[in-house]
Amino acid sequence: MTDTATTTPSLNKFEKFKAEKDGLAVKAEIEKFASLGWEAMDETDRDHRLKWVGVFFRPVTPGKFMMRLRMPNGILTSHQMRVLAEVVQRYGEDGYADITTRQNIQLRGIRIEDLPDIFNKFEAVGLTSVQSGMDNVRNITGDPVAGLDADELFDTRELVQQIQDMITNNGVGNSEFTNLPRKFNIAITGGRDNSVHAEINDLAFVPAFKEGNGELGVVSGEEEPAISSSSPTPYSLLPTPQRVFGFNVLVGGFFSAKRCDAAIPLNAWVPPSDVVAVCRAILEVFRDRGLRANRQKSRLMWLIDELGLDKFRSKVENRLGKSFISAAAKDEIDWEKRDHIGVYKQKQPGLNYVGFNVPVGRFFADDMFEIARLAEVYGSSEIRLTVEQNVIIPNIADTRLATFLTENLLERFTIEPNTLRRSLVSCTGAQFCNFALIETKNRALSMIKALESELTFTQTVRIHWTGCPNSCAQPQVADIGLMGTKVRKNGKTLEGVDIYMGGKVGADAHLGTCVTKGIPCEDLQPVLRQLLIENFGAHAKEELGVRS
Ligand code: SRM
Ligand code: SF4
Repeated sequence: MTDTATTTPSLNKFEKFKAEKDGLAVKAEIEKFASLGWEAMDETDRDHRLKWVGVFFRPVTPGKFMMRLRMPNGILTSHQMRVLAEVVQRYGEDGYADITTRQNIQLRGIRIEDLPDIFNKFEAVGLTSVQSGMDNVRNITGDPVAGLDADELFDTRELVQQIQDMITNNGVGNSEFTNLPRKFNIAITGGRDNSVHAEINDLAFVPAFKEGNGELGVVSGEEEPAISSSSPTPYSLLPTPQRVFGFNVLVGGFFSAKRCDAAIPLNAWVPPSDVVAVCRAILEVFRDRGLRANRQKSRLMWLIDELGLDKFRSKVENRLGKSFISAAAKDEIDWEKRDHIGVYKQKQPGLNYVGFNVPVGRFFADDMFEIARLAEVYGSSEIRLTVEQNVIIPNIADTRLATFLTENLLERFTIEPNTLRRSLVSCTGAQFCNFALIETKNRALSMIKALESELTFTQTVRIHWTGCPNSCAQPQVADIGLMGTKVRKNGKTLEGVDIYMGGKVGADAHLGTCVTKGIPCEDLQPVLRQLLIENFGAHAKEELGVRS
């Protein structure tokens, strides 16, 4: 009897259609779909399997698809940005792009007949959208200032790329990992401020030094055979008394409508050279042992609950072919989280990175062309994205900085945004997402504009708007998280929010919790105003004699 058989007493509808035909199979059928058109296509291919190549049918805007890319570590080139701009440009008012909460880009307005051309364009510049939706590993996040930050402990860029290449077979697609029980998030951070929100990922690597104490790994002798035919090789003795750099491993963090949990320590420390293998081993255990009966109980944490952490750990060790070294006593996350907005010196003398605010992460073709141009003219053609849905252009020479800062684009995408706008994050919401209970992005912008007109601030306040309990905009990590809901008022059903507070990011990160339920959006402004005054040191402008 196989592992899978023992853990899958019944198949839900998603498991059934995956078993009938692997999602990745649609890759070979794109030309056919393009000539058939979206209305004539098989519905399961259209509504579900296309997500394996990053193409999302939008029931809210039928015929206008969304495309989700992969941007390892949130990094792309100006050429790639230009191609993405060209793709959305052809759709006029329907065509634009959103920076996502996983350092990624989604394109809007895509027509199915254009997919063959779009995929060709992507391939020509090394872009891929493969395995970016459904039961796959999502975009892998890394430090947005990796390789630039003088204080970083490890440059995450190469590792993130290696993990993506392993999972996606260098962006072509890898059927080894296209039938996971559910989505899977991986983050790796080498900085001191946890800029990737490690704690909310199914698998995260956080920097940690291990003292060389002669610890020797021993395989735990459990029933499941290791994948490798050779005997498990223990880690070699760590040299004593050297401090060795590596990562503590966290597992099981996730948000869902039913349950939200921060990741827990696996009690494992791994050197950078083992990170890819550890990702593979954990994914294999999740793939082969993960729970598939109920999609609300399929994320990694449910498997960890079912097995117990120790048993889960030893199953991973068996896949890995060696036992883990126990976690380092402490990790190196000891800074407040940075947002990277503004001008910052790089570790390379004479160079700077500049982070600018893209309100709620949305930009249009003209903006994208302009960002590509600025990256080429002033930087090294590189563009970076943050999980706060903003953009960084690195490698701007001191001598070019002043001119760069006079560029028109920075009037709209400013490096000095107002306090609330600076940290505003929003998910897609009702405009395109059929799960949404409320409209988010436009409402988020008008709400902070109204609040900024009546309040002054002494500190940043991170406000995250998410359109439903799926929590794509991570309201649980925010100072104030707003989660869409429906409320009854005067006999009518209205758009409303549940309010979350207490999310802490950076060092000692922990999740916020729901403090107030069911505020109608039309009544929200005075509620937020009061919260900002009472909890975040905001002052009413009239009290201070300030005219707006
Ligand atoms: Fe998400 C589903 C958008 C980050 C939890 N998410 C969706 C879908 C695909 C639903 C749909 O088909 O309409 C949304 C697409 C709407 C659209 O048209 O854009 C969607 N999720 C997003 C994005 C675009 C929000 C944003 O505006 O930035 C983010 C894309 C990230 C990426 O580049 O891959 C996004 N989603 C997240 C995050 C945050 C994160 O990863 O840090 C979460 C919570 C963390 C987590 O997953 O543990 C998240 N999304 C979900 C869930 C709940 C998962 C669960 O286990 O139940 C769903 C629903 C589902 O998978 O069944 C979902
Ligand atoms: Fe859609 Fe809900 Fe995610 Fe917002 S939180 S993008 S509304 S699934």
